[in-house]
Amino acid sequence: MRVVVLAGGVGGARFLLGVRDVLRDDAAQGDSTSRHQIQVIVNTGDDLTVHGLRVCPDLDTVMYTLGDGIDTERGWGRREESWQAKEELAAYGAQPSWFGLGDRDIATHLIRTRMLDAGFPLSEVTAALCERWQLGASGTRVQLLPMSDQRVETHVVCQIEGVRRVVHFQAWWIAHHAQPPVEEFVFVGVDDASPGPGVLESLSAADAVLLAPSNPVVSIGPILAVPGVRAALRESPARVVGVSPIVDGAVVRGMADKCLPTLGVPVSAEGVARHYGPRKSVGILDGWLVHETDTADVPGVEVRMVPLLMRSPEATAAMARAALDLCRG
Ligand code: FO1
Repeated sequence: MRVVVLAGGVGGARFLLGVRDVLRDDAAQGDSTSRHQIQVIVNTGDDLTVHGLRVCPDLDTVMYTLGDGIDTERGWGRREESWQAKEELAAYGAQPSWFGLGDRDIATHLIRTRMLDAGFPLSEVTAALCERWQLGASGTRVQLLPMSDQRVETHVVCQIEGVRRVVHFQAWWIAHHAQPPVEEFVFVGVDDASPGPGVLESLSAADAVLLAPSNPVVSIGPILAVPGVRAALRESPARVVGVSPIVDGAVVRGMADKCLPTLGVPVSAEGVARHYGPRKSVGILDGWLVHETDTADVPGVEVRMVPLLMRSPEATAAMARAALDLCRG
């Protein structure tokens, strides 16, 4: 079975652990030929250059999470991390001092930066980095596909101390704690970007397409904004099922509640589903999973209510199984 998942950072990475567990268990029960494949189309709008290093937060969060190198407490970066280089940089007064560059994490950025400078596209850099992390499980191959090999960066038009400013999403989120009121999220470079290698092919060959419970605006949004991706989703032979990132009327973690109002989208499971829209009209959804305490009435979209809190691997796997079952219709 070929499952394609559109994902961003922390929430998306956790959800992918559940998808992989379900397919691994299916492969164990099935015959040896039942090979599964997960292809993850990952947001690169969070990417930025700090201290000369190219950092890809969502690609790294997914890679570390599936490779079991993630710091599960923070949800990003490496576990057993140290911050010596960050402290030394701060001692020199080097900016930005607000971005958490861990010593172990820096190795990833050094290799990525060196390979990009040598002319390798981000997709090949990502494949090379993933070699070390062995993201698959028995009977299930996992491949990370950057949404584009061209640079796309999410910048935020906002008010900071009464002054209209444009700052990188990471600065808005980390340095400014997502506080400045947002006028607009701009995906710089997206109009000139093309889908990364394998992205369109994965959607046209998929047996199931899932939207992870990632931030609809700054994680799933940039992916859908890459020219050609939305059309490929709408033409995919597979059913497209999304998982609500709003649970019990609120965000579980992250800043979706600060992003959705900018687009005039209600912070609710129904609001997000209507934002994505039914594929039967001009949207992309065939199915939508909402938490058992939420409701969503979206004409043309089949809605199912299941527990959506990823409290344990078993709970996450149950969520993933429910999403895959809804893909089967
Ligand atoms: N998030 C923070 O809140 N503070 C940080 O200093 C920080 C550093 C960081 C470094 C590498 C990385 O891969 C992720 C990092 N994140 C940090 C998380 C990141 O900003 C968010 O997870 C995503 O960009 C939002 O999806």
